[in-house]
Amino acid sequence: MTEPERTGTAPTPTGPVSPIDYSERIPNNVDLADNRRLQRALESWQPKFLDWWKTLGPALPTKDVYLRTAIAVGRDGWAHFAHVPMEEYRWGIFLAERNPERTIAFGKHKGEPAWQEVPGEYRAELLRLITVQGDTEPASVEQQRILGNSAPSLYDLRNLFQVNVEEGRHLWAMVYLLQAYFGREGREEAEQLLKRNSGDLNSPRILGAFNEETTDWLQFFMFTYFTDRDGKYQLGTLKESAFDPLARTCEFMLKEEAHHMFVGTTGVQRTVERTAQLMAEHGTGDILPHGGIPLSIIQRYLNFQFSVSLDLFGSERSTNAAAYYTGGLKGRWQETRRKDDHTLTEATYTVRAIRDGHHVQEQAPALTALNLDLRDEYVADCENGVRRWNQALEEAGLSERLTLPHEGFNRRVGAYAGHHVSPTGEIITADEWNSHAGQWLPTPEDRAAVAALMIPQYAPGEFASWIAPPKTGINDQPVEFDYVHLREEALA
Ligand code: BYC
Ligand code: FE
Ligand code: FE
Repeated sequence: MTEPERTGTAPTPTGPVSPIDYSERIPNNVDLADNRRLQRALESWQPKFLDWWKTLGPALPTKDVYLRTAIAVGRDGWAHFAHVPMEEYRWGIFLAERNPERTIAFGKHKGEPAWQEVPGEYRAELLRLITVQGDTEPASVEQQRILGNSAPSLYDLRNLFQVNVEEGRHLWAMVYLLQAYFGREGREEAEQLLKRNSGDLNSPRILGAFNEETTDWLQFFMFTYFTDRDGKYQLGTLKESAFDPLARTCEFMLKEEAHHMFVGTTGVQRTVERTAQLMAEHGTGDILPHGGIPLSIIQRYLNFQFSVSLDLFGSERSTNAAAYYTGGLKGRWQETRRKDDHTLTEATYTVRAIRDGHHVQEQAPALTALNLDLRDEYVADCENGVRRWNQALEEAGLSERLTLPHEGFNRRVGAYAGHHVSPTGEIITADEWNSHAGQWLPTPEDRAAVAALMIPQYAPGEFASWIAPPKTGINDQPVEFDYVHLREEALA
């Protein structure tokens, strides 16, 4: 088994808050050295993680990558940037600062001190939530495994790998909680997180969207825009958890997540900019021959990724969600800023559904509608990006626009599952659905056309034909910086 090397690039902890101990085999700010049992459990999981990374992590052979590594958990200067060999990345365990005064903000334990241990009565539910969260992190790495082979630039390649190593770290974050707080069951779940694999027919990942293939870079950008954004919102609810170690873990993960949002927003933005430019230049939407991705294909990719991401929120009405909230395990988005009683025992929420072939609105107890409450926050956020992308079309003098499809479109989970709903919200028959699906969702021809454009560009400062360069580089480096050094095999 490979003992991870201590490289010269490991940053020295500095700054006033929570220095992270980088002399440890597993960097951490949880005093791991004082807990031998836990340390041994994590150290025996570490080689399994590294094996998994080697087999199912990024496929493109690289020497090193310009990566950010966490060195502190405070507000400023938390990250250090350097070229590091990816397999020597210092995945570690970092929790946000503990506030010893913290009290529970919602549910039936509202006002009580936050929990430092797992209460017996909520053990099963917390184990479940942490396992589901943990399952998504390595799943996304698996889904993105081969994208390096077709990167549109070294800048984008570096961003892909940054997202990958941080999703790997998010897995570590959940594995720490499992091993530190859930005993033997937790250790067992930690093993399973490496054994289920994205798209594996016998042992798939838990949630649907994490078993879909990420076929190309347009889909990667849609994934980081829509699916990582589900991550942002789910982490936002777990950050409110009464179980303090979970809350503090998620708070720090959210810091990293901001870059994943950035990769998605600007990735789609730059694709649309290039598309708009080619459309204006050639006076046609059919820009495939000119090396761009037609807007109609971008819209279909968007439709797909948005709809599968809505499924990740679970059912609009969920007694699980009510129990999580009442127990204090999972709050609402920005729980503490909400102006209500934070117990919701009397409140109602308007829930949309289909009854007798019609869209209807019904009042439901707010407690059971919390998945929808979160999803509604998420959709409002998703609209911001679409507005930005449309600005690029407007600025190019084009009248075409991108839109989010109706929430009922292409759904497998919740009130719309089992119905056929068009992107504009009409309830249609199965025949109508089948005859239009190719206009609404990516077709094999779309994917082939996009794949044909995915010619890798590995020279610093060069970009594939289908995407505009970014305005600025990473960490004040120039756009044409040598963000990634490839191995000879990668260039062959
Ligand atoms: N696929 O009461 P319901 C991220 C199950 S992404 C398959 O409606 P609930 C990331 C459900 O488990 C964020 N099964 O759902 C992004 C339940 O099963 P049981 C990940 C599904 O429990 C990019 C049953 O159906 N984090 O971090 O209220 C890159 C009834 O469900 C699905 C979390 O999700 C589905 N889509 O809510 C990297 C947070 N939906 O219990 C990372 C933790 C539902 O009857 N998870 N089911 O056997 C949760 O909070 C909840 O489990 C869910 C579902 C929101 C997922
Ligand atoms: Fe993550
Ligand atoms: Fe993420």
